[in-house]
Amino acid sequence: MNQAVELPNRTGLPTLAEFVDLERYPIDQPDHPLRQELVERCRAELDAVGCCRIPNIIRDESIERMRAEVERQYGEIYWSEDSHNPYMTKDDPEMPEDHPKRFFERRSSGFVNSDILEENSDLRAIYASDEIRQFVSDCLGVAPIYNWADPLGCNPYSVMEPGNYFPWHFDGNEFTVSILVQEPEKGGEFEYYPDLRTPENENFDEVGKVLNGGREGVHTLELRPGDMQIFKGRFSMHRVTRVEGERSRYIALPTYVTDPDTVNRPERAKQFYGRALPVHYEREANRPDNLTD
Ligand SMILES: O=C(O)CCC(=O)C(=O)O
Ligand SMILES: [Fe+2]
Repeated sequence: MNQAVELPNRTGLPTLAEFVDLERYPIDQPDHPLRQELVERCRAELDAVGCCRIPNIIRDESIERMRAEVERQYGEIYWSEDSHNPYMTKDDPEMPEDHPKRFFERRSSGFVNSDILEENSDLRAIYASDEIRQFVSDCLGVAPIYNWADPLGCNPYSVMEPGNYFPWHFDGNEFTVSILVQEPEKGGEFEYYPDLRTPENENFDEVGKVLNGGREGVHTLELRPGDMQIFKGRFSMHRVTRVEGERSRYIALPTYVTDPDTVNRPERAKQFYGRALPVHYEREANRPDNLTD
């Protein structure tokens, strides 16, 4: 007789039900009315404010396991003290001094790079999940989307200690999910300007206004541990304000793209994640669009 055999979880990665609250958010059931309602709400939020938030979707236990992972990996964090412009390009003295490409701010923050996540990491499991990727694709209304091929930047933790600041920038990848793992006492707010540029239009004038302190068009995200946000970091300029108080800020950042082969430019890989690998040089000419980057 043929008996259904339950396959052991070969990888040892946490299962979807172990990190997502599937009772409240049945994202594994495409036809479930709760999922359909949620996707509609997320799409409307993304259209209206360029970001959507799914409160308390990640289980407390999973958040706690990620927090502990960051702390075990603390000694491996790449800390930056570099200055960069919103595009992670080198200074270009040919450009006028007030051009956004010449606007440099000092970044003081760190990353637990994606290549050193632990074998049974919840963040690794979230990123390996087809259900999460499909859900993100449905919310964005973009299909298909892929996990990013960048071995360092595809799925890192961003870590900021009290006093740290993460300057205005655009991302190398198109879409990012953010999951706050440890909340700072104060500050560390995520600010963004939705759809500030498009693949056809850099919108340098408006970028310049924001860099010079303009607040029009700038939104602030309320981040809470366990919530999940979806935003379009390649088109929405963003930053994290200075972390204040005693507690560091940890956030998980799984990323998605429409082209499965692109990776960061070597310069960006070095500035963000501390080094460039052969793949960054090999694929340097392979860009997702014609933006400055
Ligand atoms: O720490 C964050 O919330 C965002 C970090 C970020 O923008 C990035 O890693 O590109
Ligand atoms: Fe970013």
